[in-house]
Amino acid sequence: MRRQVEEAVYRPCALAMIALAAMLSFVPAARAGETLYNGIVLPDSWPPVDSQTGATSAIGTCSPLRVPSWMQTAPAVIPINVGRQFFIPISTAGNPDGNNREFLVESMSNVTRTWHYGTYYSGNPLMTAVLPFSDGVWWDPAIQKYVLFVHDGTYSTESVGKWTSTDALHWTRASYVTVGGAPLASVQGIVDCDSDAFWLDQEETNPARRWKGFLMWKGQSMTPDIISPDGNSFTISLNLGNWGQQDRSTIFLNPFRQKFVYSIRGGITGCDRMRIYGETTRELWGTSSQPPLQDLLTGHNWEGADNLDPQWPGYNKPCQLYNLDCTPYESMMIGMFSIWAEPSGQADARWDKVNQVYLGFSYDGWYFHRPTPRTPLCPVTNTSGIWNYCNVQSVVGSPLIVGPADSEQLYFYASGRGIMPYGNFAIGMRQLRRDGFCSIDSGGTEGTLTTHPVRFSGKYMFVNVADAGGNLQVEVLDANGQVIAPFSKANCVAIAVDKTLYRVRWNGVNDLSAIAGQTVKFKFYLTDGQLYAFWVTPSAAGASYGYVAGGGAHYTSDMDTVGLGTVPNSPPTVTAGPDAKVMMPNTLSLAGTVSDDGLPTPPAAVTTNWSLVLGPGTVSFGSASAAATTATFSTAGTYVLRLTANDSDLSAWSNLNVTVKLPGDFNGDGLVNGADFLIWQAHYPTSSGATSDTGDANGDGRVNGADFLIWQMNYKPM
Ligand SMILES: [Ca+2]
Ligand SMILES: [Ca+2]
Ligand SMILES: [Ca+2]
Repeated sequence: MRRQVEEAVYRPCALAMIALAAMLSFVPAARAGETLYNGIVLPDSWPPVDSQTGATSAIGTCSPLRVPSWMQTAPAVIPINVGRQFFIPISTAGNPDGNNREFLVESMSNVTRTWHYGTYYSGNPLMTAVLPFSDGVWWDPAIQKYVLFVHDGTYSTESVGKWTSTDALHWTRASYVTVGGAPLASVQGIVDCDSDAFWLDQEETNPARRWKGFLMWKGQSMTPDIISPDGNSFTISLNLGNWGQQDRSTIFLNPFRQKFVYSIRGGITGCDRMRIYGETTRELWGTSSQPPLQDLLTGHNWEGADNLDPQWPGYNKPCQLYNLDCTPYESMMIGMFSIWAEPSGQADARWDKVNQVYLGFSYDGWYFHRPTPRTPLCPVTNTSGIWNYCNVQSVVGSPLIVGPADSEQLYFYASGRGIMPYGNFAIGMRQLRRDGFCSIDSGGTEGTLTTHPVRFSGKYMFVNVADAGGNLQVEVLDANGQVIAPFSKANCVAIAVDKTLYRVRWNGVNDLSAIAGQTVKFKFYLTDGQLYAFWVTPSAAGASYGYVAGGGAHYTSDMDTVGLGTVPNSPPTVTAGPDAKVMMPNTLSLAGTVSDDGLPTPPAAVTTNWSLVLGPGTVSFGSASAAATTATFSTAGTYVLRLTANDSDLSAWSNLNVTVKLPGDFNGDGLVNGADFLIWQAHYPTSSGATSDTGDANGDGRVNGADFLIWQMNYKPM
């Protein structure tokens, strides 16, 4: 009954004693104030020691972790060059250091923040008789398939199977993982295997170390870090030894800081299960140069359950943290907290291990915001025989990102243990909109959200928004809150779509490059919609250059360097020219301009057309299809002309106001009288540069007798 190592076994935790001793003596070497990609400055001593965050918070009756000093406030100016940006706050409601400290949000009006938890896939369970015990789920660009590692087999023949899929739903066993050439099943003949973690490290430069793994061999003389070029054949790269390890421990990569982190089960007095944190550099991980794991972990008690985690109804038993898998997603680290609410003493022993998966969000990789009220992303069911009966836990690498590039879904996988008897396993999946953790919502009354000061180096702005029946416009403000022209709300092309990736545009300007590097704020105006994320990127295709967790078939690395995959067609840029005046029957020269990005291809050609929008008479164009042409008018008055350009897919236009005067009506008041004569007289003679406003009636740029004669012929004082 190997799997029963997962059961709670109350025994003194060696790690806790090590940690306690370390608090009194040794603190690992300091890093000097590392500044993160998002402007957060870490303290000199890192990772934090227990005293900085309060180790006792690991007990499920305590308050949440205090907001650490370096996270008490957002950076004065937040760089937003890495990944999609979310409206996720810093602090937990109910935190002893205050509720709802914001990171990116400076102010909100007439909007609400809603947390979302998705839905279970209707085809769950995806598989039975296999158990992803953290293990891992990934898109591997090298083989163009999704890869899923699972504990695969019965207790006595248990091994790790590597399954593959092309749709992330239907899976086929491709192989069994080997370690040192031997099937894991036979290696396990001498060990007590618990959870595993398999990490696809796509930034690794050594091909032999592309796949990394950590096998939680409980209570044995060795605990292996393993490496593989292909995710099939692993070798032990480092034996972490026996450090008093128990069960249910994993690793993850924090690529923002190029650190691998051991997320290790520990315990302190009164709490059997919490997390201890140990980080090492990507280069050192799993090599003989890596410091002993005890040294990495010592003093770094980390996350635990707290008094906001709901106890199981009817049982007065504080929650504990059973496992914590973390994954990089866009601009944040996501934590998948398996929270153990233990309704002990039930007739069905499976209820001793009630675990549900909750999400947390971290800007520094250490401190997590956990939304309240605590609602599980992956809940259990009370119905026996259903895959997620009583105990679900997270899968390393989750989520995958699946679906069309502008309508993506997140797939969070979860292990289930609910199908009879205990130990018969399953895997299910939870679906959530891309970036869909929380949204800023507005109803029929326009609401606004203004960000803290930010700085970017890109030039194209994108949003993830669901407002197909509403309206979203974005304004750019300077640090003092003044609108930076031309990035005003009025100039922003209204957005009414339901897309996970959609470009924001302003009329009359191609992009935001004019204000790149400046300190600005974004102000969002939203009606009847939900705004999930925004980002500014050098990619016209909308690539975020943030991290994509386990990836997806659309992606080629651990970052989104793809966006839509192709540069989306932009509408032509059109200018009709400045407003003009002309005196009848003269011809007005029109100097419109049109440019385009050459898309779509075909036809890679733009058609243009002049038209009359408003006016008292008719207009005749020299060539209505030429941007630069002439216009003549049938009668005096004010006309609105429009130059429209169409690239066969998108069109854009620009308007021009024309004042058409009667012959001799130099002041344009509709009368040809003495006042006009005085204008002619005042400018007579002029040899060049004259206009209809200064006495030139025939449009030759001069003021002379010919203009007087035109005035005289049309003189009509009443
Ligand atoms: Ca175009
Ligand atoms: Ca007049
Ligand atoms: Ca003239």
